[in-house]
Amino acid sequence: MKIDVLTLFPEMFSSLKESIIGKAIENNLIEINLINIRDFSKDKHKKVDDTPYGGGAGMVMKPDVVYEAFKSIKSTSAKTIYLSPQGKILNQNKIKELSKETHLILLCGHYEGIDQRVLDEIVDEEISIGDYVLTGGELPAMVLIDSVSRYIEGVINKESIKEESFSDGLLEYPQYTRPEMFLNKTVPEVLKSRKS
Ligand code: 21W
Repeated sequence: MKIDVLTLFPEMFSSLKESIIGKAIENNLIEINLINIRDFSKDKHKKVDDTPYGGGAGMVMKPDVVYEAFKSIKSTSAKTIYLSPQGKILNQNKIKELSKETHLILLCGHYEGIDQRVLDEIVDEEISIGDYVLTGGELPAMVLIDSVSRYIEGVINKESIKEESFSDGLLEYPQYTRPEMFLNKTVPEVLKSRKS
């Protein structure tokens, strides 16, 4: 799967180089391209935002700059997702659905958001990761990338995915590993004789 990320803060995504997702990138199972929206500002001061029409606090990301950044991506069949507090809240079914796509474009807003006209033009879906306020769409984009990646063939073993399919609370259970005795507590008797 190819994932293009449109963001003003590409450095925030360096944590994806770690752990399981990092391995998946190294093994070419997922390809992540970070596109710095600021690179597409034609302004001499590289301006990317401006004050909102109608007044109000904060700044709004300029539609022309976001549009130029979007157009720099060569794509015929990509699905464009805007990470937004107004979006539909992400869940495991949506993750499963998105993992079947071959190309995702993730648009991260910052400040008060992005001019609605460019959103209307380029966005296919608007997604939130929950009802709490963050400072931008970058962490939500990373949450989406992490959870979608688990479904890409070869990223994690199939057993782990199968286990979670019946683990919506009811069949979830506490886990134990060695040592058998820790802080004077032992492992539940029923688990000791079990071979995986
Ligand atoms: C937070 C931007 C609040 C704008 C006037 C009219 C992406 C997010 C975000 C952010 C506002 C997600 C407004 C869960 C999140 C995100 C930054 C409010 C809007 N002002 N999922 N409308 N929580 N957050 N201003 O915050 O970009 S996905």
